[in-house]
Amino acid sequence: MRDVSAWREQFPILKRKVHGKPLVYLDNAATTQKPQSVLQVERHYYEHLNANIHRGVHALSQEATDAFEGARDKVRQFLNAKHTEEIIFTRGATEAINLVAQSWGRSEVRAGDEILVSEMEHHANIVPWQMLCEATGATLKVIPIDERGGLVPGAVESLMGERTRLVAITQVSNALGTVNPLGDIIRLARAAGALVLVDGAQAVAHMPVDVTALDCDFYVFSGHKLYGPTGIGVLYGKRALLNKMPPWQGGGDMIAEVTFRKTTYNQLPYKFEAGTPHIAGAIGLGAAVDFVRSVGLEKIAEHEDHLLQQATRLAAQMEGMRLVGTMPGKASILSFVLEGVHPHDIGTILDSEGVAIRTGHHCAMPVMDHYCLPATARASFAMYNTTDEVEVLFEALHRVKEMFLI
Ligand code: C6P
Repeated sequence: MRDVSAWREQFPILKRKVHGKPLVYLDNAATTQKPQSVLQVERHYYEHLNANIHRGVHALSQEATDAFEGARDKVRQFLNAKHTEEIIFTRGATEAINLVAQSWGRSEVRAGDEILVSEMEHHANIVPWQMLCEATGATLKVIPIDERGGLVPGAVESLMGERTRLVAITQVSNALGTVNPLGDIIRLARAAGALVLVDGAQAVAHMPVDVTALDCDFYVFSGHKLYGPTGIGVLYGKRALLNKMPPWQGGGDMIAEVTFRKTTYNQLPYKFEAGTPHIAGAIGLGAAVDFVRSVGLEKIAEHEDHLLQQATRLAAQMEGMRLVGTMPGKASILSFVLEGVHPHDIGTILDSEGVAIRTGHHCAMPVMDHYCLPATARASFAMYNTTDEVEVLFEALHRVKEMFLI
C-alpha cells in the first residue's frame, strides 16, 4: 500500500471530488489517468520545443525531431522490438488495425482467403476486417468463446486452414478480462502459414509485452490506456513485412520524391506517417513508457491482481451479482450484471457516489450477444486503485440493491 500511495501522488486528477465525494476512478479500460511526468513533458514541448519535425533546419525543429524520434525508440524498447523503424505512430489502436487492413490487406488478400478473429474482439478488431472482406471477397471466420469467456478449446486448430491469411486476436478482452493464449495461437498460425496481428490495447498497461519473444507479425496499442495522451498509438510490424506493404495514406513526410509523373515513397517508418503527426502526443507517450517502466509492470500486475481477487471475492458474496467473464488468470477487469437492475442505472447511481465505471456493450456487441445481454457494468483497475476503493465500489453496489429493493 505504501507503493500505491506514492503512485497515486503522481496523478493530480485523483485528488478531485465528484458530486462532493472523493473520485474512485474504475474506468481504466476506457482510458487511464495521466501522471505528472506525462503532463509536464507535453507542457514542456509546447513551451520550449514546439516546431514541425523532419522538415526544419532550425534548432526548434531539430530538437522537436530528436524528442519525437527518442519517443519512438522508447516504445521500441518497451515492446522489445528489434528495430526502431518497426514502430509506426498512429492515432491509436483503431487506426493501427485499419492501417494493416488497408495496406497489407488490400495488397495481399484475395477472394476465398480467410481472416480469423475471435468472438471476444473489440469492434476495432472486427469492422476493419469485415470491410476488407467486403472489398476483396475474403471470408471472416470467428473463433467462438465458451461460457467462461475463453476461446473454445480446439477451435483455433479447427478453423485454421490453408486459406487462413491472418489471425487478428486480442491479448486481453476489454469486455471479459480474458487473457488469450497467444503463444499457442501464434504457433498454430505459423504452421498454417498465416500472419498474426495482436490487439494489445488492454494488455500493455497490465503485463510486460515482448513482441520478439511472442513472434507476432503486428502488435497494436493506444497511448491513452497506458497513462499516456489520447490521439497517439502504435503499430509494431516486422520490418520485412512493413517494407513490402504499400503506403495507405498519401501526403507530406511519407514521400521520397514527387513529380506529376510518379511519386516514390519514403523509407520506414515515415512511409506510414503521412502529414504532421501528434508530436506532443508521441513525446507524452514516451514519458508514459518511462513512467510505467520505472514502476515495473510486474509490480503493477501483482497489485492489480490483488484488487481483482478482492473484488471477485466480494462479488461472490453479493446476492444477485453475476460476473461476465470468469476465466482464470483474468486481467484487471470485472464485468458484471446485477439481477433486476439495468447496468446504466448501476452506473448512474455509482457516479452519484463518486465511483466511475463503464456500462454498455463496451464496443464488443458480439460478446453481449453471446451472453444474451444488452449491456454489462464494468469496473476496471489500474496501478493507482486501492483496496479501500474496491470496498467503496461494493458499498455503492449495496446501495444500488437497496434502492431497487433487491
Ligand atoms: N476500448 C473500452 O472502454 P482506441 O479507441 O483506438 O484507443 O482503442 C480501441 C480498442 C481496441 N481494442 C481493444 C481491446 C479495446 O479495448 C479498445 C478500446 C475502450 O473498452 C474504449 S471502447
